[in-house]
Order: sequence, then structure tokens, then C-alpha cells
Amino acid sequence: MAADTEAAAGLRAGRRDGFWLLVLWIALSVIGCLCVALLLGPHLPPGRQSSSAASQQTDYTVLATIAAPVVIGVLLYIGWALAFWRQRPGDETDAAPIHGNTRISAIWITVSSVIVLALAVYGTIELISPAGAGAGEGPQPIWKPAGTTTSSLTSWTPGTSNILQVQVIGQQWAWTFRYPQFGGFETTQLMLPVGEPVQFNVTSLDVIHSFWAYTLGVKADANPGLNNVAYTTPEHTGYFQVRCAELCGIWHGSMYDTGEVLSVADFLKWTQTTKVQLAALTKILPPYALTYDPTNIPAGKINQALGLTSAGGGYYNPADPEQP
Ligand SMILES: [Cu+2]
Repeated sequence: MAADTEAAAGLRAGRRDGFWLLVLWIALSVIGCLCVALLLGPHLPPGRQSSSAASQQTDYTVLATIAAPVVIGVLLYIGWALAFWRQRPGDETDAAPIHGNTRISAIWITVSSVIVLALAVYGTIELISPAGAGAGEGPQPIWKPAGTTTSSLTSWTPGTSNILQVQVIGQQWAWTFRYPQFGGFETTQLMLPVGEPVQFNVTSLDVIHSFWAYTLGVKADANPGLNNVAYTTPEHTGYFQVRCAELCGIWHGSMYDTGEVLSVADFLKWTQTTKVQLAALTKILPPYALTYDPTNIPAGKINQALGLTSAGGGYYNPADPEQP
């Protein structure tokens, strides 16, 4: 009889604790979600310099906001247990044994399933709608930025549907960038116009690198013999960092660049100046292609450009068995 009364009192105390835990959890979760979404969210990486970066920041904000009530629930429960449910000095009794609770199990499984499945749907939409979310889509991208085409690979006019092409070439240990629509020059500078969709065609001359334009939210593996396409639209002018995100040899860590998003007018000015500056070099480059064979260097053309005769030594061609 005494045990029954004790159990009933324990149950009442448990329900009271449960009620206050729930009230506290809801109140703290509302505050926590607002703080994460409004205060932390705008500072989450990778920022909002481009369309893909902005969509990634939004996704991280959504995930962090959803996670806040879970974190708060766990910490609150631990805190409550430490404060009110710890063993009192001299108390040697055991707690009441628990034999399962169908309602809690059902709620737990339902809520977890709903969250996971809803996030799967959200994640899929967030991958498709921003055209791959800045990630490499392989040589035949299935999601392209809305309203863009590749009607010309040899010219580009701002504000038209013809998308700007920038080829990204990785090699041990540098990045170069080729602009086929401006005569096909190749440069170590990555310049982009603001507000215009860009198609990156990422490839490599040797090992696997990874083109990671961090604050643009663009990341695509650079594989030799393969064209890996990624899209973004820069939305703010300013500098951004490019790094290699795939361990590619001893100087992997020095494989970085600073790119810049320019106004459309400045970008066009830059392409014209660079085109003229690099004209002599552009002439000896292999014709623009989506992949390159680095062993196939046209030695004759290079010798010619350097003013050397083919008989007099000249440029080293690794593909030529006659050369040492
Ligand atoms: Cu690399």
C-alpha cells in the first residue's frame, strides 16, 4: 500500500516535471530559433557573394534553425536531470523500472521520420533549383540556370541568354582560366562580371584537383581528360578566394588565387586589355577544347613564337622522342 502511494506520487512528480520541461523547451526553442535564424544566419559561411553562395547560406540557416530545438532539448534535459533528479545524500533506493512507452515511441518515430523525409525533399529542391547549387555536375549537366543557353562559344554579350564560359584548368600547382568567348586567352586571373550567370568548365592537366571558389559557393573536382561543369551568378562585386580542395601533391597548399567580381563594364574592359596583352601567347595555345592532353605541345609553334628555328634546340617537347 505504501509502495503504491509512493509510485503514484512519483508519477505525479514526473508529470509535473514533464509539463515544465515542455513549457521551458518550447519557450527556449522559440528564442533559440529566432537567434539562430536572425543573428547567426547572416554570418554563416559562405556569405552571399553569388547566387550559389546565397542559397548555401540559406540552407545552413534552415538546418541550424531546425537543429536549435534539438540541442536546446538535450541540454535542458541534462540540466534538469542534474538539478532535480540527482541522487540525494543517503537515498539508496532504485528508480521505478520502465517497461517501454508506446506513445513516446510512436511520437519519436513519427517526428524523426517527418523531419528526415522533409529534409530530403528540401535538399533535393535546393540542389535542383539553383542548378546544382554551385557543385560540379559532370560533363553533361542536367540542371542549367533558368533562361540561359550556350548559343555561342566564341562571343559573349552581357544581358543575353548566351551564358559566359570560363574554363578552369588545374595543374600542379596553379590555376589558369581560359575565356573562349574573348579569343580564347588563358590567364592566371579569374575575373567575373556581376549579375551575369557563369558556366565554369573545370578540367585538369595532370592529377585530380578541386576548384573551390569559397565565397562564390562553387566547388568542382578538376579531373584530367574530363570537363566538370558548375554554375553560379556573382551578385556582389569584390574579391574572392580560390583554393585547391583536393590534396594534389607537395605544393597543394600554395594552389590558391584571388579572383574578383567586377562591374560588367570593368569586366569587358579587362577582357579587351587582356586579349591584346596575351595575343602572342594565345596564338601558340592549343585551340580551345573542353579537355587537354598536356603532352601534346605544339613545339613548332612555340619555337616560332620564341623566334627559334626548329633546327636550333628550341622548346622542350616531352612528347617528342627525339628530345632528351
Ligand atoms: Cu591542386
